[in-house]
Amino acid sequence: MTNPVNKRRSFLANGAAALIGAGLVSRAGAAGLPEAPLQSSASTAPPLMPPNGRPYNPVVTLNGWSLPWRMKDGVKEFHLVAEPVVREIAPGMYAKMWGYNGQSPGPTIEVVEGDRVRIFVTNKLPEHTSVHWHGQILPSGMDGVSGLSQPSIQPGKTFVYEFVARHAGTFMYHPHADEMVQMAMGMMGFWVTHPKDPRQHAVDRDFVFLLSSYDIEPGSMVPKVNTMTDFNIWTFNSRAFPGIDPLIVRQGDRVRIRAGNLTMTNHPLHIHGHKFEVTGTDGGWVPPTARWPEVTTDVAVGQMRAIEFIADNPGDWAFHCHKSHHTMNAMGHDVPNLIGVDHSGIAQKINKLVPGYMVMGDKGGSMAGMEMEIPENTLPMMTGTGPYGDLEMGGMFTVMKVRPEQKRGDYTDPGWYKAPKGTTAYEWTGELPPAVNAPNKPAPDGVKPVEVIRDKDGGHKHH
Ligand SMILES: [Cu+2]
Repeated sequence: MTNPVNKRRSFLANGAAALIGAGLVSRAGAAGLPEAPLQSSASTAPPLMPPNGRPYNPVVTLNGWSLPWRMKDGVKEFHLVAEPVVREIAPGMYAKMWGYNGQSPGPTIEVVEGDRVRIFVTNKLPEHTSVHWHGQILPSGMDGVSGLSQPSIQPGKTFVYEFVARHAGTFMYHPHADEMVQMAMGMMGFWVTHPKDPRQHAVDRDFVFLLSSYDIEPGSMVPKVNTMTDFNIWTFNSRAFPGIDPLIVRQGDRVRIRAGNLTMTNHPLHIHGHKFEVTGTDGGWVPPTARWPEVTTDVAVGQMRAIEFIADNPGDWAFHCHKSHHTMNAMGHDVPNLIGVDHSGIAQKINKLVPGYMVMGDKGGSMAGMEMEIPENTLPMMTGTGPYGDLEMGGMFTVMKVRPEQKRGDYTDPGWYKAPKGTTAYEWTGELPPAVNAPNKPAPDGVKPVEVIRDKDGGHKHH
């Protein structure tokens, strides 16, 4: 499949954002509207070093980018364009969504505490919209709730928002107009207000992403907008594993990961090999005396969380939502669970009647090794390959790669971790215990050791 992504003004493609900055944008000069940079790539852009204004330590947006601005009379001017986009959810799967400046989610907006910010929002959607600056303390009329604080932005129109970013912290933006539809279609973005003093809350790596979910029927490209709970694509920044880039970290770095949740359910984010503290919430920074160590933190709907830790443990470490259904892609629907049932030959026979029929394996659900035909533009349910085989993961999952030899500020993928000899789990090759209660062999009381559990329509429901 060729990449159908819009190539119009694709000068920010392939992570060149850092080289562009506000210099090129200001070409529009006094011509009125600031130029609206467009991103055609779903790869992670390098941090956007501020070309003007007060200094700050930029963030890295997973599979995303930060929006260049122009400085006009001391005001930072940004231009967001709400428009239909094509987002690569993972290699091999594209979705027709709505977003900003060529991507869903939209670009991350980075400003400094105390900055006066002017944001032009042009609506190229087929319906009205607005932008709400989630978490900002601002004048009521700039809050972006259509009907309440402003008239909605009609198709073809441009509105201007202007306010002072009063508090450093982690924020989001999203429509407050037909929002069930517009957020289900991918309209959202991240916002970081950096501290006035760049030494304050300084870290070596600062990653950001939004949690979002979509209901895209296998074989189709458009999210269903009425879905309330039954989503099948779980994403970090509208990317599903193995499409989510790894977090590349230098051993000893202080790492911050900021996440905002714009799905319909909560996500317990979990990291391996490290413990962290929640240092930031929706309301700002958590005082150091109020922090406690964790390895999992729940991010509820509408919340933002910043976690921090020292990456002192070299290796490849899973970082994922701990709801197991959220680390899977589509195709989980209506698959009967036949663990413990000998169905050898059955699928082949049913296949003659119902082409494409499949069941979970009788020794577990390992679909990674299962051969099945899936519709075009559909991700396998569990996928991704590591140095030791299938990862059997999808959805909200990625890997943090901690390396002692990684250079400061270098985000290039070092490849898989080469564990020192004697530090990897290995197969026991000595004497084996006698087999007991082998699968499908009745237990002493006559009850089979594993029972088949199905929901009422005979499928294993994947919510
Ligand atoms: Cu989750």
